[in-house]
Amino acid sequence: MPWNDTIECMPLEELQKIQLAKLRETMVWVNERVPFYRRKFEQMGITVEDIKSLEDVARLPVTVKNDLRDNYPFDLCAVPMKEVVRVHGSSGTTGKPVTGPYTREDMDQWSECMARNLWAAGIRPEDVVQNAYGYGLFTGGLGFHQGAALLNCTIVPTSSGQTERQIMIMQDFRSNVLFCTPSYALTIAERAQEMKVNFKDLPLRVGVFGAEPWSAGMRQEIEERMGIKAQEAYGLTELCGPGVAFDCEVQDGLHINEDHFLPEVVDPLTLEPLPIGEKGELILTSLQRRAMPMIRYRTKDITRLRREPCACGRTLIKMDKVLGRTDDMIVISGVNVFPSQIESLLMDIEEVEPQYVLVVRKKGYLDQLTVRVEGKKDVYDAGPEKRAAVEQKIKNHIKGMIGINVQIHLEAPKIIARSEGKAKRVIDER
Ligand code: DLL
Repeated sequence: MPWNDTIECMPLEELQKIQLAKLRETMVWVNERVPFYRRKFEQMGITVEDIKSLEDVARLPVTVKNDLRDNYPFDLCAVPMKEVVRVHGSSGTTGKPVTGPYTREDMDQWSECMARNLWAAGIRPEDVVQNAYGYGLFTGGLGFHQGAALLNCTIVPTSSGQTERQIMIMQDFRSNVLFCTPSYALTIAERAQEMKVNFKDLPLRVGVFGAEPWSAGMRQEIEERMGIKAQEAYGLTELCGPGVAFDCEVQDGLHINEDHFLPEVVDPLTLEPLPIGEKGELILTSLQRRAMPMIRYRTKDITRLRREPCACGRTLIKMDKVLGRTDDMIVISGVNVFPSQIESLLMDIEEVEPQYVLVVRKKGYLDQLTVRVEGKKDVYDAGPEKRAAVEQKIKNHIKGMIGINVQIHLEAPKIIARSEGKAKRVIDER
């Protein structure tokens, strides 16, 4: 049974009625309160009367990250600051952070979205949850904290980092749930092994991982190393943080909290809406947020929507695991490649560790990709001939599967920097 079965299992027609009403409400809300949106609607000559069906959302202007930067910190805020009870932010790679203000109502709704996510992962009030997402401006720490608080779990707010202490606390407090990024989960698993701590002796049962792309192979790797179920959370600061979408026990796509977020998938170049089932850029419109609603926010995340019955009983639309961000796409000899695709091919190779980094360089007019991946200790120690053979094997596998030529550097174990949060997978030297 889901956390909120009225919403999560609602017949489509009913859900879409709610979505349309809330879309129109949001449009009126921002039109009255946010000059940025009012100007855009005026320029396009569009009013709420034009929004007669959900498809009409495509007539509204899109919002991009630069709009948030230009209006930093609070010019997109639709309420006076005295009604704002919390502000989060995401650092991004350059410049000022993107801000996410919340009213009291926004906070309650965020907690509700997170509670659905955690409940779907099988987490219950009696669980001891260790929250190793970073606490602070980042939405991961406090977002998960609030969801677990609504479920009445025992929360251990370790935040990220201090890996040995994480493992000690896991042992001493008998944590049976872990929250962190997938790359940090691997770091913890590896450190535990070095400390000769066996996960079989720990009560850890499930992890809820997200905040960065990770392949299905990586999920399996984590599940095996930790002996747990690895569930997923998806979200972004601009829309609330985690709590936008989550997977259920079926682990086949992420259910979007559709009463809060209206999803579309578009062609990232032309912004043409794509039919359900086609891969493209995810666009999200918030339907209930008050402090900083987002109209058609371009996430830059590449995925596919699927409207199909799920064995869990939820009717909420599903999105595929995110393939990657348009920012991180690499073009090698005309082929578009995402780091997670390379990751999933590396996971097929038994001689390597799940630790890698991609280096992109320019050679003449062409992009060149070098994959630095750690060999397993015995493989690496077996000498240069063995290493060359494994490098060739990986090269052939990647060539065979996606048709591109890459250089492989098999590295010594523990050479690549370990992650405590979002892993940096691409070094762009172009
Ligand atoms: O990463 C929110 C979050 C925290 C989600 C904890 C899940 C767990 P930002 O820092 O604003 O917010 O980064 C948002 O991270 O646009 C995606 O590119 C990426 N991302 C988030 N979750 C996933 C996921 C948080 N499950 C950006 N799979 C998003 C792939 C993800 N990418």
